[in-house]
Amino acid sequence: MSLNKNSVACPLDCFDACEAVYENDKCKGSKEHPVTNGKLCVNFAHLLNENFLNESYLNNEKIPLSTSLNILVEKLKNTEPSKTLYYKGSGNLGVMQSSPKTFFSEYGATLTKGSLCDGGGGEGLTQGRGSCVNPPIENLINSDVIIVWGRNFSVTSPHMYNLVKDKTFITIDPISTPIAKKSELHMQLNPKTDHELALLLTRFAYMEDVEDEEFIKNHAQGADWFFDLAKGRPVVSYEATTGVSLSEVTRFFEIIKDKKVSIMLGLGVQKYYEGAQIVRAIDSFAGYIGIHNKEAGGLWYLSDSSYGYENQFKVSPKKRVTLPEVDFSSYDLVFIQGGNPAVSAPNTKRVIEGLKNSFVVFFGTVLNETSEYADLIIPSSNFLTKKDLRLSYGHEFKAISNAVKEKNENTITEYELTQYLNDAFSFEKLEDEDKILNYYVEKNVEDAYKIETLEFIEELEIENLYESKEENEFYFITGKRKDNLNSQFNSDNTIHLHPNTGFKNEDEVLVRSQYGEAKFLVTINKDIKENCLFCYAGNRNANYLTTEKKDEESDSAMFQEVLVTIELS
Ligand SMILES: Nc1nc2c(c(=O)[nH]1)N[C@H]1C(S)=C(S)[C@@H](COP(=O)(O)OP(=O)(O)OC[C@H]3O[C@@H](n4cnc5c(=O)[nH]c(N)nc54)[C@H](O)[C@@H]3O)O[C@H]1N2
Ligand SMILES: Nc1nc2c(c(=O)[nH]1)N[C@H]1C(S)=C(S)[C@@H](COP(=O)(O)OP(=O)(O)OC[C@H]3O[C@@H](n4cnc5c(=O)[nH]c(N)nc54)[C@H](O)[C@@H]3O)O[C@H]1N2
Ligand code: SF4
Ligand SMILES: [Mo]
Repeated sequence: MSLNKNSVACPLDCFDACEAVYENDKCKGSKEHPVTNGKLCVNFAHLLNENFLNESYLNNEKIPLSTSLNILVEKLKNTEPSKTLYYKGSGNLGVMQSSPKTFFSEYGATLTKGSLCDGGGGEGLTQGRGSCVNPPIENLINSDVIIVWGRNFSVTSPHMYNLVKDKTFITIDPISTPIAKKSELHMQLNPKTDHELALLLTRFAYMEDVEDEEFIKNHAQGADWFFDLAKGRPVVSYEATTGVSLSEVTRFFEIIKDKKVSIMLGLGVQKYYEGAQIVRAIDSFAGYIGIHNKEAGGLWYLSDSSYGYENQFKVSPKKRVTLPEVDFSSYDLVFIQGGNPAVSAPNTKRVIEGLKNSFVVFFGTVLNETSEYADLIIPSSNFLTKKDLRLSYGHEFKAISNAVKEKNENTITEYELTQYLNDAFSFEKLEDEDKILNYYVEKNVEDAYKIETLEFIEELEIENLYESKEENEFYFITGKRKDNLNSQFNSDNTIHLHPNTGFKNEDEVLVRSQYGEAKFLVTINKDIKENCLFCYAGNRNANYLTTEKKDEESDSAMFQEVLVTIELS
């Protein structure tokens, strides 16, 4: 964290949470921020080149900012508060993004609960250990072997990867990702079989005598039950279901034996109905081999970035609805901030029909597929022109953002909008902006990564996709890509298929699931497992195929709980 007056935090939803220094109209990577280490990435460059919104619009007609704010107030006053929805995306992860939520809560709007992102996995870790906190980055640097499990590590956290790029890697992923190609071992498993792989690995850990008796004795509950689960099936039976051979498992233990081990766990393992259980099974395996509570190694996921901080924007909404299941059409007024549900949320057809059937206010920095359905557009000031601070879900460092450029007077920051609305409704004012930010700057959060008690998962109740999958069906896999950030900067409608599927480059295809259908263009790619259809997150049509139904335990989306068929169109 730099106290330099010219520092700027990258606002993008990314593990690295980098810090830049603004000088002579240019941004350079901060050298003081240990993860940024002087470099920025291609997405930051895209962000600087954005065509930022500088005008308000009512029904596609330009209007002054003051008029758009008046219309918003009028609309709010004439709408039954519970028929107003406040919907926040993750287009900017600065802490100040949460300020408008306080107004909408006080006003009585319906807010959301759950996530489109890491919710299932976070719930699984929390059930097992009471919280979801990463070890310090030093532990990662001090480890020998890094198991990259369902995470596109070198692409989605390029700076964290840079700190450890010379380590030995093992990758567990159905796709041959860049990190899989660099790995000593790549276990190209079938999707949604990670819980079975965790059990198989536990069984082998016992045979190889690498369980951590000390950790199990002092910090574990239910380890015996978990081990019984692992023993419950003949080892060979796992080969067919997971697609991982026993010789690969033997190799896995040769690599990790007597080594300090880290697990970089990603979203991929938990985009399913029982995502929480799957992650808990992986964390139980990690506990069994004793990678927790050491000075080196540990398990990293998307941690609760505000763990240990007191929320400066406390809310107590009258009503919350499940985020992926939001039915926009059942509200009279929808306020969307920092998001693009028309691409990013599940069941696109339903989302778009809903947006068409309500009065939509879009509060964002750039136009996107969602703003096309907005009745009123209010431009948010861009990140260079507003004060903020970023915490990270990948590591423990903060980044401070100063307003390094004069803001466009036709735009408004999240903090200013909140104050304006509070004023219009005679609600209490927010604390002073600097005071709020200073709290985050000054607060030191103690290391909280040591696990008091790990409750091992004792029972797994998972409906396996491989059991319902027909011969002609594919698993539907989405992952992040290097040159975009979710739906920002670049989008396509391409699907990636293995050459053995019989399709050809540029084929136009119709892909169907039980939830919907859409057309795509084929790219042949041998990195994709034969039984999978892969596309990048941000693909314009991907979510026509996904379900809005929530996962089992965390009110979150389950983008991969689906099988699809493909035909030439
Ligand atoms: N460049 C870039 N960086 C980003 C983002 C971006 O859009 N672009 N997005 C940011 C955001 S919002 C997030 S949440 C993070 C997410 O970062 P990651 O956790 O890396 O998320 P994904 O790329 O969605 O998925 C990770 C991997 O899971 C694999 N996978 C899919 N299904 C399975 C499965 O069943 N089992 C296993 N073992 N693996 C599976 C996929 O093939 C993929 O390689 O990245 C952040 N960083
Ligand atoms: N099929 C499938 N779908 C997925 C995923 C997947 O892997 N597969 N990934 C999911 C994940 S992990 C995530 S996190 C979500 C992300 O989904 P969303 O949260 O909807 O994020 P984006 O699509 O990136 O939309 C970002 C928008 O935020 C606005 N914005 C940017 N900066 C600011 C700002 O400072 N202020 C305001 N007010 N607005 C701003 C911009 O207008 C931009 O268009 O998508 C999810 N969707
Ligand atoms: S790596 Fe992530 S946090 Fe760092 S500059 Fe790029 S997008 Fe921003
Ligand atoms: Mo995300």
